[in-house]
Amino acid sequence: MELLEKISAELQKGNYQEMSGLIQKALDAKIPPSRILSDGLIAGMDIVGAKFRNEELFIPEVLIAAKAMQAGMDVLRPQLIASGAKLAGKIILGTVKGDVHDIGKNLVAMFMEGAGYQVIDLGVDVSSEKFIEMVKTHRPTLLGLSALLTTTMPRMKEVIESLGKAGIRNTVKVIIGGAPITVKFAADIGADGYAPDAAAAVPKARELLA
Ligand code: B1M
Repeated sequence: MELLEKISAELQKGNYQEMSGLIQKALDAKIPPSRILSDGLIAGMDIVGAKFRNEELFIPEVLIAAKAMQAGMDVLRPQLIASGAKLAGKIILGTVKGDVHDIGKNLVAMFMEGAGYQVIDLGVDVSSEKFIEMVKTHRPTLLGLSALLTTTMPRMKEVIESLGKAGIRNTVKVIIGGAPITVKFAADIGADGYAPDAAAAVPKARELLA
């Protein structure tokens, strides 16, 4: 549909000024909110993600596309809730204890929200206890851990072990990432998945929840 393609195209360009008007136009045209989300906003954000991974787009362009996504979601969210549309899943995200780097984690949050996930961002310097408490409270489908320091990588293992001790390890899939993290490290500590960059977190999440 032409209007949905336009929403996707304008999102990719980061045209946040026009996004709320376009979404309203689609709603006025009686396009179901879930279709506006999947075939307009998410379709556009998927392309942004793919281009970011291929280094055709860079962080500033991703941030501005995310701003357009937010502008669209501000109009669409109440309609989605009212229509009872199902979210793709719920992810709790945080940078582990002792680590205050959050630029990469924030990008993960944007891509996940762009892919239709509810994101609960716990911020930085998050203790294992806090992660466990929040997993128990919010019952997410995914837990995303970020670490940028070699000295804080072991905290990821602690979080996974704490999930086991709390008896909730099998209720949630754990994805980890951050500059020093490798696929081997993820396997060694018992994470379910590793994403080398923020955009890659989306296909990994879809794979884990399939
Ligand atoms: Co710091 N820092 N820093 N720092 N810092 C690094 C990481 C470092 C490599 C710099 C260096 O020495 N060359 C080094 C770590 C060395 C190591 O451990 N091997 C370092 C250090 C040592 C430190 C301090 C200890 C410095 C000091 O005080 N002596 C200190 C530690 C503070 C702490 O955390 N306790 C410190 C502090 C800081 C600032 C506060 C000044 C600032 C952070 C600001 C902020 O985040 N709000 C900062 C910054 C900016 C950096 C560099 C320059 C940039 C990091 C960044 O944001 N990159 C960094 C050097 C570098 O990388 N060039 C450095 C851009 C971002 C998009 O990439 O976060 O890797 P990144 O995210 C990527 C992927 O990793 C992935 O997606 C993103 C791309 O799409 N990803 C995930 C990340 N999380 C993911 C989670 C996922 C999936 C993918 O699933 C859940």
